[in-house]
Amino acid sequence: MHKAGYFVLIDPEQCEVEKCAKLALEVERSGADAILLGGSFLTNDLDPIAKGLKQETELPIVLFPGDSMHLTPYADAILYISLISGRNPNYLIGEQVKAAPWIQRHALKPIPTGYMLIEGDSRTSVEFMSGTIPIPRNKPDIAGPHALAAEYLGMQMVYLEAGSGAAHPVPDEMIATVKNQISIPLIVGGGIRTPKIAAEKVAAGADFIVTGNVLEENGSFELMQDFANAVHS
Ligand code: 1GP
Repeated sequence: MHKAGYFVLIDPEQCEVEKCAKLALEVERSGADAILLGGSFLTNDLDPIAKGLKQETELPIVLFPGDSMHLTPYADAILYISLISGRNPNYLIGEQVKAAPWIQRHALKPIPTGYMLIEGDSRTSVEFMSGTIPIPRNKPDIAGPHALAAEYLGMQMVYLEAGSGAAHPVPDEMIATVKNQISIPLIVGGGIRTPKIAAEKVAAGADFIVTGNVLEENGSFELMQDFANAVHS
């Protein structure tokens, strides 16, 4: 039985249609459980990329949007994110309102997710784009009640995010504290660069691990497979 799930993040800015489609095949063969598609700042058209992914893989394609413009009908579901660690009303509820009618029209499955940005060593794209202050990495006592509030508000998942390419991933202590306070699944991502670190995050309490950058930087099929095995075993 899998101990946790493994999601591979594909950033549409980082790959063209054919390259993304080829990557999707490898993601599926590696044993990963789903593909997250998205990023903080997109200029590419999502439709052809998502369509290409769908043609190559049976894996669920889950949108991971930076804002209400990052939508495509060629996906199975969308992380319907509210940036609950921040106090910017636009990312708490504004973008969600703008996207809601489109999501309904295209029958995309929304997965209500409490998204929490956790401080790393450097400023990340999501911090800059959202204009929000991350939760200090040494303050699990602040992170816990945020996650619990997400659960009480009816959200189905909590995502602890150090930011794409973060120098340091979310600390184990913070993952453990949050996991102890909630009963909904916990996703952890940002700055996870080795299968060993991924396994440590699972041991701390992560139900799903996300990697993106590391596969773009020195991606190989073997590395992806090692991540899937480390997260699953
Ligand atoms: C970013 O959590 C994801 O939103 C993945 O981060 O690119 O650092 O793996 P990385």
